[in-house]
Amino acid sequence: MALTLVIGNKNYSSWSMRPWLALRANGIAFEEVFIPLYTGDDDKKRILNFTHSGKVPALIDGDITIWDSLAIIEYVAERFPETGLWSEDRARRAHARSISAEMHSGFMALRNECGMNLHRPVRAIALSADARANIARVQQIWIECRHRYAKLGPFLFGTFGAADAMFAPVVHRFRTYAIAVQREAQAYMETMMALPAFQEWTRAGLAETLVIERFETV
Ligand SMILES: N[C@@H](CCC(=O)N[C@@H](CS)C(=O)NCC(=O)O)C(=O)O
Repeated sequence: MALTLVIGNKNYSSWSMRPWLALRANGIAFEEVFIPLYTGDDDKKRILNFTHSGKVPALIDGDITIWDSLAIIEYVAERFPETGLWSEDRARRAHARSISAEMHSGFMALRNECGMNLHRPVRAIALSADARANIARVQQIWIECRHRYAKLGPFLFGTFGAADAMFAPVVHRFRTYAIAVQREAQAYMETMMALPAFQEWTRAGLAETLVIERFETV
């Protein structure tokens, strides 16, 4: 039975981007259902028909529904172990899970002040101390991974994995808000931006014309 991934606007929906990348970067076939976000009751009802969370992303696999980006990535990793979304090495896996959970539950200031918006002209804005601390922490995470696992490949744990999918939207945020990053962080961003699945998502997001006014404030 084919998988169905329900997602929001590729221009804005960073939570949708994460599992989409985990699937696409690994060549896993899935049907994509796009539901525009924040358009009103009809589209909200369409989301609710898939998941009572009322939020995207959601993955449907036969009679199983999984909602929430990290839970979906966990499910994909379990269903398709050959993808190696989590490392086979227990220590690396624990490290990858820690930073993925940290991404999933944290970085509120960065998220609030630098919403993902691929259309946005590249331009720096004044950021709060909390957002600047988030940016420093993201770079610390990336650089520590690169120092520890550089021999295994150019992604956080060598090959593209769950943690990369979780951090991918941050690459867009750093780019569009013209955030100056350290050399190793820049190299990681370039690795991500060269990933065909990342480029495919980005092209599709840029081709969208729907505008969500509340995300166009800065
Ligand atoms: N913790 C959830 C967050 C999901 C979420 O907030 N999705 C947003 C779009 S990026 C959404 O569906 N918003 C629509 C709404 O709240 O009506 C996850 O990781 O998937």
